[in-house]
Amino acid sequence: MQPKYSIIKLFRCINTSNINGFIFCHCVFSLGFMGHSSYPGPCVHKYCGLGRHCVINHETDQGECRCLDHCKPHYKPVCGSDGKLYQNHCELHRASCLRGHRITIMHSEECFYKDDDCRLNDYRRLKTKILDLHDKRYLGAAGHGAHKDSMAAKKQLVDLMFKRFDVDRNGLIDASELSQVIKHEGLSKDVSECTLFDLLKYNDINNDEHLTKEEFYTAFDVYLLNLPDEQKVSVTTVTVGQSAVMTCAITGERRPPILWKRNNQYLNPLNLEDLNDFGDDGSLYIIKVTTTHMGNYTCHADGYDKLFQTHILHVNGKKVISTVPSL
Ligand SMILES: [Ca+2]
Ligand SMILES: [Ca+2]
Repeated sequence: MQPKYSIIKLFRCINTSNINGFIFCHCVFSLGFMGHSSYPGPCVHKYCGLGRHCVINHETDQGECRCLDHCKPHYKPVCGSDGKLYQNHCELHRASCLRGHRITIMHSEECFYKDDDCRLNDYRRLKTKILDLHDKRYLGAAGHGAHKDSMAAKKQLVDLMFKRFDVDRNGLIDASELSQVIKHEGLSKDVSECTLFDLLKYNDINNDEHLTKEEFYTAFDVYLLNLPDEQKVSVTTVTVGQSAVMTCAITGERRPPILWKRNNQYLNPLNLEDLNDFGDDGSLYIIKVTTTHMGNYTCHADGYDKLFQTHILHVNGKKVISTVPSL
């Protein structure tokens, strides 16, 4: 047995909890929910700042702040003070960390569209209009409007649009193909300043001037979320004093952040001491369970509350002697 190594491996450093504008890095002690008391690891309550997270240095057993290796590929664009557009807040702060200079978020929409008169709301309206147009024109009366309620129907519609837009069938949409759609649909007459070319400006994530199917999905908010039927309800049983972790079983490419609810109230923004959604793995952590934590919790991906998982937390009152775990 290698005691030191075992301790380190038992910690799980979770990052990117945004509390009052600060990234709050936490480690969760895995043994906590395996029947032992929690142990204050070097990353617990260590503030690393935005775009950074705490990593345990295995040489020194100390927590060190490092730039995030990656961010969740969530599309919620923000404009940086360096004039660049970032996919989300996390990417901006990560870039700031990696480059070693401060990049702040520009909240003005003018910054977003400094070389373009297309405003965010107009861009959203244009995309809704394109969806509706294709819905009416190419889907039968039976499926009409279904994309507003069903992600499967929306995916079907966006798939159909991609097929139409990609005239040469090479699996990519380029500017000339967009211009054909604009011409064919008479979209240049739109009153707003947004055009389909804005898809290439804002959703060509790798800047290769082509839209892949994935980039197209991102533009139209298509998330392929999955929750197996047998996992729609999950039961967790813990003893008072232990820690608990409930992991949301909703998975999918580019899954939006997971939100947790209890008694119809969102838990994520409450900033509770005992109950946290630290990190971006979609788990809910309860540091020291008491009987007040007993009950039902639900989780869903942000914006898609129709697909939710129910977690039932049973708490038994058996007294636990809290000791330092023997290794
Ligand atoms: Ca093409
Ligand atoms: Ca691209």
